[in-house]
Amino acid sequence: MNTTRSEELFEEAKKYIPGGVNSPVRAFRSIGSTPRFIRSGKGSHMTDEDGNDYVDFIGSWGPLILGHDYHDIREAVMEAVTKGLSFGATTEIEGRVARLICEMVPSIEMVRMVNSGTEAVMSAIRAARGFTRRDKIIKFNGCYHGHSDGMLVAAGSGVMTAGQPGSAGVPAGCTADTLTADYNNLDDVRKRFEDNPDQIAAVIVEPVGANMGVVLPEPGFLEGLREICTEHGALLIFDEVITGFRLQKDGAQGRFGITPDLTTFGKIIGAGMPVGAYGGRREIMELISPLGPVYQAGTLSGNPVAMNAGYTQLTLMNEHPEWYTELNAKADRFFEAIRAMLQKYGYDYQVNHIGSLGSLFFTGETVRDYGSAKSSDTKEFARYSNYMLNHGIYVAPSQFEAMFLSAAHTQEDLGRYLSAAEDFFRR
Ligand code: HOZ
Repeated sequence: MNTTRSEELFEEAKKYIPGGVNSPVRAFRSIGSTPRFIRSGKGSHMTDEDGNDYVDFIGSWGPLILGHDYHDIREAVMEAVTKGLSFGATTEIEGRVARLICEMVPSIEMVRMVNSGTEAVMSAIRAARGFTRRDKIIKFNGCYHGHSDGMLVAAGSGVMTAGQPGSAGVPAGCTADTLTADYNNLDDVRKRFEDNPDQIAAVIVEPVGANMGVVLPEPGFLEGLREICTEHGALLIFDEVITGFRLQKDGAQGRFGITPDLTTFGKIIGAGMPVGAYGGRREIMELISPLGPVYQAGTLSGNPVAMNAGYTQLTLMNEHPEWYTELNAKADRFFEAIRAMLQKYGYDYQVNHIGSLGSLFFTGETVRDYGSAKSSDTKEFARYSNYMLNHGIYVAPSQFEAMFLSAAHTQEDLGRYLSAAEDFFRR
């Protein structure tokens, strides 16, 4: 596969952008490779600047549940663009998106739009602290909640491959109130509460871990978190940046039947445009400025172009529950086929998946938390992902990111993945 143009563009970009990228994972460093510069996307495929075609298994890290360039979304964006790109003033579409989110996700009584998942988490935590008048937060090792200072403690995603425990530039004071616990370990959580009586404002969790690779909550884990939080007067925050509107229309909370107090969402609300949101119980959300004393603001929040894109996608997903059923069934068959293929060639590698979200871990250990995820052979993963890329399959360039399927993936696309993977494992 010729990647000359991508290599040239990367060299040029590196002169002006740190590492040549605007987000570290896409530098492909952890797989020792050069990023492919993407020119366009259509359905389940992307084309790079050298003209290579890929079946896309990241879908912009989740939001493209209908694939690239979905007709109705493109039309909605084009129409919105003709009316104006940004006003810094209120528009009608914002109320419609908010109402739709509240209808689709019953735990959300009020919602505030922001511009990214990072911003959503940062703001939800402020709201939780304002509501409880407590400072401490529990997060889980290997869960990633964006790059705000307080959340860069034992974080997943790019932090896991950056070779550093957190981040330089974060004052100790900013993380002093961040307590950590192991995913799927309720005893750890109970201990934090015992050691910090009446000080914990909230527990924040990815209800399905998706930034240390995909790690499922074990039976009773999310229920336990709900009970412990209620018992101690702390809030439960579900970070559904990845799972929201993806697993089903009411996300992981619907799938597992747990009601969090606050929820954060990300890019899927903008169908891939820069959007995030946080919402939850009315009495908490009413503390947000201008109603209450918890300040949070943004000129681009509720941007009309992004809102129109998101409204169109969310409406389609709301009106077509059968699309979720079909997507999840297709994904079940796909991940099962990967499992069967690994078995055929004698590998004990782990396939974790839920619906259209999954990971292939290069380890024989059951992956249930940060420690077991890190037992993966990242060098072998790097060989696999480079092989797949070179054979037209765009998988995440890191062991610790998820694979995303969309409604646009055809049987032929999935067959192409399976045949490339089989070639790799057979060798
Ligand atoms: N941290 C993102 C995935 N969990 C990757 C962001 C990006 O590079 O676009």
